[in-house]
Amino acid sequence: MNGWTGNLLRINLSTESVKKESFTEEFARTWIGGRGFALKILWDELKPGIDALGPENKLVVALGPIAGIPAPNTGKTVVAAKSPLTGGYGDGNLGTRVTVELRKAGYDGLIIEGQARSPVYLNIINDRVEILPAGEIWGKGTYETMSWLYKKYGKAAGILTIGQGGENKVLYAVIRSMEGRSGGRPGIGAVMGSKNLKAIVVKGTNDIPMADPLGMKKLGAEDLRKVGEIDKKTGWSVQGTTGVLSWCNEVAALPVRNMRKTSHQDAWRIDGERLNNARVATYGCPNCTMRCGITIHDHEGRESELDYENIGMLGSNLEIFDLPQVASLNYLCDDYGLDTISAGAVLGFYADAIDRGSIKGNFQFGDAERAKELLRMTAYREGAGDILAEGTMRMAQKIGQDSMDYAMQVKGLECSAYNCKFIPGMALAFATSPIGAHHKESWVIMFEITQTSRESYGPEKAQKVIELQRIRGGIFEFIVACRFPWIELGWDLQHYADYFNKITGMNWTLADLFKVSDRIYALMKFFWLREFPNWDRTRDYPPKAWFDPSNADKEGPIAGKILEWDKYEKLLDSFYDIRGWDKRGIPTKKTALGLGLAKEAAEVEKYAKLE
Ligand code: PTT
Ligand code: SF4
Repeated sequence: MNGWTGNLLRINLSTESVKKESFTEEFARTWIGGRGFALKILWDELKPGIDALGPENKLVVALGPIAGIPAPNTGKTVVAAKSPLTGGYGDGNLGTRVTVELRKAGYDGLIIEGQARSPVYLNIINDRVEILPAGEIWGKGTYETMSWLYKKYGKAAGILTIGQGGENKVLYAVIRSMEGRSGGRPGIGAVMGSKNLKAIVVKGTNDIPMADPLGMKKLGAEDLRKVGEIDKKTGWSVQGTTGVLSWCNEVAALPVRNMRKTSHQDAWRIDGERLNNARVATYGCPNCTMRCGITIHDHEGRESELDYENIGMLGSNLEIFDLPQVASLNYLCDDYGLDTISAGAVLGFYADAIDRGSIKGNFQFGDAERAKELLRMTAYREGAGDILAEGTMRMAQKIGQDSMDYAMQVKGLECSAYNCKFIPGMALAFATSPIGAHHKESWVIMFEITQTSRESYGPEKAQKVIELQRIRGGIFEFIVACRFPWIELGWDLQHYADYFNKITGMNWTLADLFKVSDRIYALMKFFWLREFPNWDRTRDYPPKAWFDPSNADKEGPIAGKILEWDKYEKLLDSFYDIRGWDKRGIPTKKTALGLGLAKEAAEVEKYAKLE
């Protein structure tokens, strides 16, 4: 089967059994890979209602046909499971050498099931799979764990690991790789920890199967060079993602003080220019010529890699405008293996709840030293850290009063670093993201602010959100490649269809690939519906704080403006109409059948009637 190795590796940690399984060409063509594979496997194999942190949940590591091949930015891997944070489908996408090594070892993915009796790690070399004791690294941070594994297996090995956060099942623990890479915001690291699995090491020595290997090699090398040249010309990776911070501050979209404010006079102290001036080194994922991982020395002198989201959520959102201190908070999240976005949102929510008098506690905005202590307590679930480890939704459920209104989350996942008080399209993007409030699915904010009116709730915004979801949450997540060449450098999307065809020997258009995106989005919704049979459209609502007139900015570009409920409802209706979903936000039977989901629709009808 050109383009796919045709194999998945199933490892059961309870029974210590290992099985190489082949998949059919039909499975490959229907779900392609990455998010598509992971979703379909979890849909088929998980019973609804299982405990996400129990042995019945499965951790899927999934690659796509483009993953690991010599072409621009193909060093990415999808990690997925039922999310312990949201209770729905959850995944993330991280740069790692595992991408290349696992494909070379002969697999397009791993399915890890059960629960080891004591801590273990996996060592995979082609067909040889070892389940080894992890006593020496259990309890250690990700940096120490990675260097221990590097010493044993060499720096070229592909490694995924968790920190203490994953071990202690912090609900927003991530999986880490290559020092600066992290993925699986909805607690996929906690699922790995719940299986007593500390790390996965992979090495492979085979060729990745391609229909036209020589042609692809030539084209890939040429395109990697071209992407590198465009990056140099545009200067994008000088600041990488952090270039967006000063823009967000200017247009009143920055998270400040648990997103109560949208800009701050001191934001310049933590912006991309300051970061670049303090740069110590640059890191990147495999197969990348526009590397965006910028490290600086943190307050304690350690090297810490910062992206915009990290600075926005651990910096401005907590009113900490000291870059080395923000880098320290980021370092701790990386070492403990906690998601920086959720960690920043949780700390912001905690400070806000104390500030409003809803709870008693010891933390104020701006207090970097206490924030460090709270991160440690969270990773070990000590004292207040035990509730902070549960994420904002559960914290708000516990605090009660009106605290859910200012818990900045959707479906249980904390919002990334875009304050959408008056950005209806981006608020819709957060609200309809199929894993909870993540910007990865549809980053419509730039289009919305620079190319349309911020005031508009017209269907063109719903259309744009869907167009971006099809590309970002769709194509890039199932062929599996980094989207930055496309979004940041304008590298034409058609290139990816060309790579796909060259590798698989097929002749697909972008429209064919978009159909797969829609199929995946429909099944992700079915996954949620099966878990929450009383599903209604309120689950696709953004946080209430963005609709509260008393929360409107008092000054600046959006003074007095706030989102409006009746207009948002219409925007959501437009979104559902374009997608062919009903007013509850559920794909109709006609839509499901049109996407080839007859069997899945019949299964979901056991739980809720489709229109
Ligand atoms: C991603 C989310 C992001 S998105 C960021 S910064 W970003 C945060 N990074 C974290 C971190 O770092 N450490 C940590 N402990 N937690 C973190 N949580 C946050 O996780 C990342 C880049 C970035 S930087 C982005 S936007 C793009 N994301 C892509 C994506 O999602 N899909 C895709 N096909 N290509 C992408 N390219 C870009 O990759 P999640 P990475 Mg990450 C230190 O995984 O769960 O999706 O959350 O992957 O290898 O670190 O690269 O301004
Ligand atoms: Fe990784 Fe950044 Fe390169 Fe994307 S652009 S592959 S995130 S280093």
